[in-house]
Amino acid sequence: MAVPNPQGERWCSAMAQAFPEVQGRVPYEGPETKNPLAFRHYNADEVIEGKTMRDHLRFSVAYWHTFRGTGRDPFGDATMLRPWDDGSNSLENAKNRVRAAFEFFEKLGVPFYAFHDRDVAPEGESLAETNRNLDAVVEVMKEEQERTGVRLLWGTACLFSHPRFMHGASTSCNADAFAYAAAQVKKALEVTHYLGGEGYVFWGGREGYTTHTNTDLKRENDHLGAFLRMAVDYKKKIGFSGQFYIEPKPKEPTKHQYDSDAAACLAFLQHYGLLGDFKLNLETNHALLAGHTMAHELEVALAYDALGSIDANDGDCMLGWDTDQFPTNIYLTTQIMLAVLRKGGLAPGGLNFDAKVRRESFEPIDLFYAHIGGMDAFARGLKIAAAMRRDRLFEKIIADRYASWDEGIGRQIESGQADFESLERYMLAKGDIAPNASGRQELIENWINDYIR
Ligand code: XUL
Ligand code: CO
Repeated sequence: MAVPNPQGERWCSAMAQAFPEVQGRVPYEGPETKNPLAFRHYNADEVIEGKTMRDHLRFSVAYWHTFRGTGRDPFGDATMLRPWDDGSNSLENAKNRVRAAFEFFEKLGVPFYAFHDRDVAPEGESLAETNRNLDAVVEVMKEEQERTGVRLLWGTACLFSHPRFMHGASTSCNADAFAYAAAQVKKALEVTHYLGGEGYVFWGGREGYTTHTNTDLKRENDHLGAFLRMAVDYKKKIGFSGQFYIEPKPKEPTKHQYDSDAAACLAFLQHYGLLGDFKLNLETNHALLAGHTMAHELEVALAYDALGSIDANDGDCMLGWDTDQFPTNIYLTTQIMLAVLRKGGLAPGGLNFDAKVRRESFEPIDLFYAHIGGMDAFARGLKIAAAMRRDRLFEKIIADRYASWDEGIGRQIESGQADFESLERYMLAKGDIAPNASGRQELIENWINDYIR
């Protein structure tokens, strides 16, 4: 089918290329290149700390932003009329999109992608028809995975767009919405398993509330706990060994999301006996909306061995919503890669670009510029983080700062040999505490800047 293209060409058939401006794979040309379609830092085969960049970074493209994003916002219509997309809800269009997507993944050289069920296939008149639509498109995805070697990082279900989920999905006041969501997740798990997905994400969507005056918070949380338990049971039943993730976000679309931040998710999972079955999928813009930094969320996850995967993006400090921008801030990517290296790698998780090009960047080629920039920013962050670790920068700072816990009274407290009475005896004899040392924050920040080049 021929469809109009904003640049005045015509995208004619499945044989045509969606991205003719890019021939072959985006090359690595090094930091001095001026080629906008080349990597300056992401050199997939370069080895750092004994592992290739490809394996450290495990990049993934988010299908929903890159292949379903239209630039529509509350004030204006779509700006991104893709030449391969006729704008219809037909299965043929959905299949064409998949082919364009895999051409993009392959040319960009990413090993992974991620999707929601409704990103890839249209809703039908009934759940049965919707499932059939999904099966038909999944066959094309499977073929394209086999053709290109690109793998599925994680799958998920969209339990927030359709009006049936206006009150939430598993936390809806309408029990039928819970049942529908369960059926939908069941199918999404089967499809993710079929496609060899390495994980499955539960982001709350509309699992939250706007006003306590009409909401039974405890009952809704119990329902969410029960829903996740059923998902764990079904995962085991079908032999799906992928990792389950919870993705924290404090608000948007609801005013109060139940999975608000890393600490709240961990408390929730512990309360409902699910801690062993889930890890966290942390996203920078969500951390910012929670009033945290990504570094804080990463520290919380690392502290409880719960760092699973990362939705790589950034927010805008001037805007209070989820702008999902491509990450280009080297301080941020360095912090993230420090956490990833400390964890000993992200697998089976990855760095999924849950990021969208700006509404004004409406040309297909902007998708390449955006992902190349994000991949280079993370590759640079990886190299900088590895250099800091080589010099044991933070290790030394932190070891020195906590030295009082390695001996004497500190060691007694940590090893459980102290109580209030023994500590009182100790302090009465000593009179006052040993002098404090400077935190040296400014000096540390200067040292960090020595590495960020
Ligand atoms: C929403 C968000 C989602 C999840 C997957 O803010 O981040 O795209 O990553 O449902
Ligand atoms: Co996300």
